[in-house]
Order: sequence, then C-alpha cells, then structure tokens
Amino acid sequence: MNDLYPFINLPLPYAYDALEPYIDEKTMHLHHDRHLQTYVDNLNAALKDHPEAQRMSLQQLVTYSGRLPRSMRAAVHNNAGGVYNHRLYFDSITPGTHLPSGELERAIVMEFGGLSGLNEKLKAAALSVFGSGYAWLCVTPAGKLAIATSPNQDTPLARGCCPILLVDVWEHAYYLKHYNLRAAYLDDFAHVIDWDKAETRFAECRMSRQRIARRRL
Ligand code: MN3
Repeated sequence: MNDLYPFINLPLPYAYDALEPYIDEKTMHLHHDRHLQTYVDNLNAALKDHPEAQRMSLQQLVTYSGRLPRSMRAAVHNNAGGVYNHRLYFDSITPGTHLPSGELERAIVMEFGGLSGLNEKLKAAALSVFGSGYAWLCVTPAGKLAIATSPNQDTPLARGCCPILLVDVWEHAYYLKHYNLRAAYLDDFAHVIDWDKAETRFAECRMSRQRIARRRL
C-alpha cells in the first residue's frame, strides 16, 4: 500500500465523477491530483537526504515527526499528515455505500443512539473546526467509538485515536460545489460514507488493541 519512501499518489478506488451529485468531479480531480499530489511531492522532498527517516512508515512519520531533526520536523509533520489524512479521507467515501452493520452498528447504537446521532455529532464536530482541519471517528484505547477534531494536517493518532473515518473540512474539499456552506457539504458527505471500510478498520483497531493488551500481560 506504498507505506514507505518514496511515496506515490495512489489512484482513487473509484472514478472521479463516481460521487456525484454529492461530491463533484472537478473537486475530486483538484483534491486528489493537485492537493494530495503536492503533499506526496513535498514529503518525498523533505525525506530525500535523510535515509534514517526514509525507513519510517507513513504512520510512524505522522506519529513521531516530533522526534526527527528540527530542520525537517515541520515539513514532515505537515506533509506526512497531508498524505496520511487524504488517503484516509478518500478511503472513507464510496459511491456504493451501505449502512453500518455488525459490531460497528452495535457500537454506534451504544455510543450515539444510532446512525443519525453519530451523523449529527460528526457534523457538529466538523463545523466546530475553525479554519482548516478534520473531524475523525476513532476507536479509543478503551475500545469505544469517539469523535475527534484536528487543525491543519495534524492527526489525533498520538492522542490514542485509532481512526476509522475521516472528514476533510479544508475549503478545497467543498468550495467549488458548496461555496462557503460547510454544513451543506457535510450533509452530502454523509451520503457517501464507506461504512464497509469503516467496519473493516473498526475490527482492525479492536484487534490491535487486543494485541497490545496481551503483550502487557
Ligand atoms: Mn484536503
């Protein structure tokens, strides 16, 4: 999945116009081919002369950028975050959406009273991001679903969030179609959430928690 240097811009798993009318084709082209491509290029450039950092996975770069030499720290933090966050965002949406089922559906009922409760909380969190950033659906270290937000290209990974779903609320994600109406974009976004992949990530997050818990015994 191209998790190491040199990073490439992975193709979208669906056509650029597949999410119409909720997310428009032109936005998808600009967002994937220009914005994400720039993060990929800038991340590779930041790592170019640092063989030790080239051995780190994308997730390690995102989580541990603070341990890198000061001269490259900000560039890696912002651009590894840009690549990681966009890959997860494009993997959070699909044209062929199904409703959540199984363990994830049960957890959504438990934490939010149901899907509409979750959508409402996710929307409120996404609206609360001042300026550019993201809203996340995470699994906490206690194994519960929780919503988090992050500014710029930050991630909540180091805060114990195992991410299962990500909403990009940078204006470039919606401005061409929804203008300044972030709330309208978020209502449309709810129609294209990939609950199948969210369910897979939910199971993976809970498995990795169990592995960590067993190691501690
Ligand atoms: Mn974006």
